[in-house]
Amino acid sequence: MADTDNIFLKIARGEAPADIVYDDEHCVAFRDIHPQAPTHILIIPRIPMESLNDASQSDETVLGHLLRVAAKIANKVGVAETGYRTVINTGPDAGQSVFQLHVHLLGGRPLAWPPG
Ligand code: DGP
Repeated sequence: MADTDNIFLKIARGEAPADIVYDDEHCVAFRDIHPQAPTHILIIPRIPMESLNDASQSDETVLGHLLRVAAKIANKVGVAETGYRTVINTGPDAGQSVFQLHVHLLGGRPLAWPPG
């Protein structure tokens, strides 16, 4: 069963502080506490979902919604024209450290490829 006590779900429930830039009935978006780019925003589903590995068919709509919201936020904060990157880290090799699925939205500087 997913851990509903993790910091991101606390932020989504309004029980922990965050610089929230967008929210709706399905997701919440807030600025990363350790930004890796001038724009670094995390977008999370409101429902508990530890990682992409835990997503099921019934989560497809909300997963698509997270990406649509990322594009909307990219427009709002002004990185859509120059470009941005969306990243979902999954598991230890990818460095996932918070076990509530989150989409990183990074922009505001040139982003190297391949990523580290
Ligand atoms: P990941 O490695 O993909 O699990 O990224 C987790 C990100 O979450 C990392 O960039 C730092 C950020 N983060 C961790 N704790 C907090 C927090 O309490 N508040 C905010 N705003 N960001 C956090």
